[in-house]
Amino acid sequence: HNGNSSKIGVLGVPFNKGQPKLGVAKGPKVIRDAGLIQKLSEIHELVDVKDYGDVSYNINEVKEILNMKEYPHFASCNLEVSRNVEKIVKDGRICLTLGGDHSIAVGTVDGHIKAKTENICILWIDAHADLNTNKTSSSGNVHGMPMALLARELSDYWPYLPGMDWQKPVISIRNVAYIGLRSVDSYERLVIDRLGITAFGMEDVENYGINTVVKMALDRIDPEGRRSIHVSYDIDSLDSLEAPSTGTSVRGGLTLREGIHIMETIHKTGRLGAMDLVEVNPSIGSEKDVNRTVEAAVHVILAAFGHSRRGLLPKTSLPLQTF
Ligand code: 4U7
Ligand code: MN
Ligand code: MN
Ligand code: MN
Repeated sequence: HNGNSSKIGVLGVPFNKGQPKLGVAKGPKVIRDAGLIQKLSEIHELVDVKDYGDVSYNINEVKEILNMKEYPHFASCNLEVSRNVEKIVKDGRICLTLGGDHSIAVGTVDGHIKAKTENICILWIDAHADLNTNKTSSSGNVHGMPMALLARELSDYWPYLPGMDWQKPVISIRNVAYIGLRSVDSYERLVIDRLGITAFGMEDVENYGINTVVKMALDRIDPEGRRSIHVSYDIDSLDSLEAPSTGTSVRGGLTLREGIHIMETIHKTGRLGAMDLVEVNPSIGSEKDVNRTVEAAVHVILAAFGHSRRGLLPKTSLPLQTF
């Protein structure tokens, strides 16, 4: 472990304008209401959690961008997200951001990069590649675009984006890996192939097993084991049966066990710098569906911060003959 691995900063981003389903703004609330902060603090005695509350923003009246719905909200919110994440990471904490839809990852990655002066890599756990530009997107929903905004190799494919000058696409796509893909649009597929992006779809999880897939992914994006790891975890990476309450669920996905294993492996590197948990939408499905989805999110988060499925040893020793 590094010295920071037990200091956590939690940030809520109740943002829903990257896609049309309003309930995703309640993600941070339902995840906190499930006792997240308490559960994090109970992982082991060295964990130190600070809740930074929710991000709020004033809308900057920038001009609309073709086929990027609610662009001014997206640009304004992400500036605040970036500032907050940068501050939390500079405070020496691993920043856990609760979404909100996945468009907020533009701000979380940007803030992480600014705090760590660029030396980061990204693990994008998702059913989708989120690699559309405003020219290739069939929906115009910005939550399908964040990875294309972040990658340096795609910066020439965007028009000038007013109000986004603070965001520098400095991350190389060579330092990005996907796990969980199973719904990739044709232009996204083209970009993945042309740029040789490290992408493990569900068929790779099937062929190699999740343990090997995570190891291969880390080996590609951080071969020397020196980078700060950013995990952007879209809850729709999990199978629809595991996480039904999300806006764009796709069947045939990761089991919760696989989802937990990914984060246990990341925890063991000691290099997790920031994590996003996005796309939980408590307005979708029954109460049971919502509880199931939120529980899955909490399990994945706890694994990221060192919860052990083997259990913890007691703090004080009892004489063995007691048993
Ligand atoms: B999510 C989609 F067309 N690709 O661009 C799009 F299938 O953050 C879906 O991963 C995007 O949930 C899903 O609208 C974005 C669509
Ligand atoms: Mn997705
Ligand atoms: Mn996503
Ligand atoms: Mn989604």
